[in-house]
Amino acid sequence: MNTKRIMSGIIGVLAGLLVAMIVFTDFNQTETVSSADNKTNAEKVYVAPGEQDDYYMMASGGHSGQLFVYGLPSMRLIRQVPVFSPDPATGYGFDKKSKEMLNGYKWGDFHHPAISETEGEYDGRALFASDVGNNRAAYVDLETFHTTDILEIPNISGPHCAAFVTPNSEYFFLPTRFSVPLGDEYVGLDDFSEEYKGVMSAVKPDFENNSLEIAYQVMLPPWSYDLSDAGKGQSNGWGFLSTYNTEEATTTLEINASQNDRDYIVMFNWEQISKEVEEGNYEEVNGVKMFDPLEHPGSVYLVPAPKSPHGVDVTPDGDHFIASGKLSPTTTMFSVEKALEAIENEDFQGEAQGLPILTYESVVDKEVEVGLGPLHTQFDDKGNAYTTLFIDSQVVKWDLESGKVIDKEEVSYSPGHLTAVEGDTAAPGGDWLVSLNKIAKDHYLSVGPSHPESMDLIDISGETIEVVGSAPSQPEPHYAQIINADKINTTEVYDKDEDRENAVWDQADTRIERDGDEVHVYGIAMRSRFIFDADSDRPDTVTVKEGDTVHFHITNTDRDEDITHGMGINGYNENFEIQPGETKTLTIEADKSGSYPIYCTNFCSALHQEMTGYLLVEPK
Ligand SMILES: [Cu+2]
Repeated sequence: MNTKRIMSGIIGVLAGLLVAMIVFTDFNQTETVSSADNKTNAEKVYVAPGEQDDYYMMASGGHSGQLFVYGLPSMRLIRQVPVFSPDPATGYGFDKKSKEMLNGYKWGDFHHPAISETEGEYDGRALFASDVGNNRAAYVDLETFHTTDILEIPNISGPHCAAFVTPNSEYFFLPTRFSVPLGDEYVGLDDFSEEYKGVMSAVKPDFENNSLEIAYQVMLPPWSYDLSDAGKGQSNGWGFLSTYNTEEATTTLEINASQNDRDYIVMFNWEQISKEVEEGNYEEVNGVKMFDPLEHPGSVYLVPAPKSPHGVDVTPDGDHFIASGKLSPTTTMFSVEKALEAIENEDFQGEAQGLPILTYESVVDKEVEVGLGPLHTQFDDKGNAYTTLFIDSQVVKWDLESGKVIDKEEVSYSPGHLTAVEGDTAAPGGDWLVSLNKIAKDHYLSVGPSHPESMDLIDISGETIEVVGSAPSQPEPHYAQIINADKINTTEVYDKDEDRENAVWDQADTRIERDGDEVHVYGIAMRSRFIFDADSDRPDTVTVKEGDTVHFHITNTDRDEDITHGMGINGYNENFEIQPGETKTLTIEADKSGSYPIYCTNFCSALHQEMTGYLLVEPK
């Protein structure tokens, strides 16, 4: 064999290998580019027009009093649901039912949304909320995304660390930020430590009637209670509250409430308290059953926690609870098993306000150095925890087992809460986390001296974590929960209920009835007309006298998806919407004479502009 032939043979083999390598490499590249792992950040969050998000994020609207509903991963704002405050766009607080529910309140401070649970997992039936501004709780029906009940709660002041729900939605609890004297009595601040109380309410949801009732209240020391959580698994039956101002300062809390090296986590046994209340172990205060743990010991204990904790979060398996001291560089993991043992053995290091304090060393599992200003912790499905660091403006990922920090990610800026997919449940997801930031600064186009708040979407599916999207939020994302979209089953149209009070389904039944100076209009809104009295020459006109009270009972007989009508009365400062198949009543005082156009305010058809009528008010 000559050298040339050998060389050409080698070259031939090498060329063949090269071709094979190119083909192989090329094939591999195609595979890699199309795999989910290598999606660009834009691709990860892109949801094409007409396609739908995988998750709903139910976000607190803070002092707007509203619930904001976002889609994830697109971070598109889908709906604002009015809960604690009037909403002129939908007429919430204008029509009879919602006006009665709001009962004159002009605003609310919507804090923590809590989706109802079955066996420790979100079930998509209802969402509960607390109002720190005016001491109320709300039931939002997740079939219609309507607020169906609002409960005014006596004896409490600022249910800030609420709502948190028990694993089978037996109750949700509303502990309070402020302490007040019991029974609305006047007591000066010199008697704060003796006479002021931090009262926690247990509220029972009624899923048949979409309503709420107060089951009982628990009298707690005059401290400030912050974020809280319910136990699950071996801690089922227990609740955990974080506290600050255990110094019982009554002025300049910024300084005076940060003196103690440790505050407490309150552990309360709600199963036992519920039983005791059933057995009559309570006193009635303002018509509510008030349970006093000092009179009936054995159900409330204190666990020393790092300075001024904000969050206390129970791990998905229910075996640990994690307290984050906002003035401490560590977050502390406690063992439920050890806590229950310490209770059993009366392993106490002292008492505060008469309540036993479990020995810290007996209950602590580990202190984790996460960074500065830890506030709130969420979980994934792989044994990791995620904690917001307010001062560092970061979210930190750490391993629950070892306490080792795995990654940190900058967010913009100063995160308070964070929320992971089904992150409060026994079975969290593991793909997305949203950091709910208190300050947006330069994050979006400027709108003047005040900016919106911001929410950063973080991909947590890999080993490291990365911000991949963002959306502004109007005040203020206190907390949010993310639920799988397939758990929400909405109603598209209301049933044609022939027995519904004041409903009119047949045009022939529309009519205007007078009873003294009360006028009842039984009308229909349909594409594209109002029919107030079908027998009249002008069926879309209502004529009344100055001084009359006019009740518009309007049924939307268009039972088609998304055909909502509105009814605005021009110059009368009134508007309300009627959703498909719904009946609503609007009552107005006809106290000024004149001609007032009525028009549909919710676009409904090509002839929507023609959907008008008149309210004629004849002078006295
Ligand atoms: Cu219309």
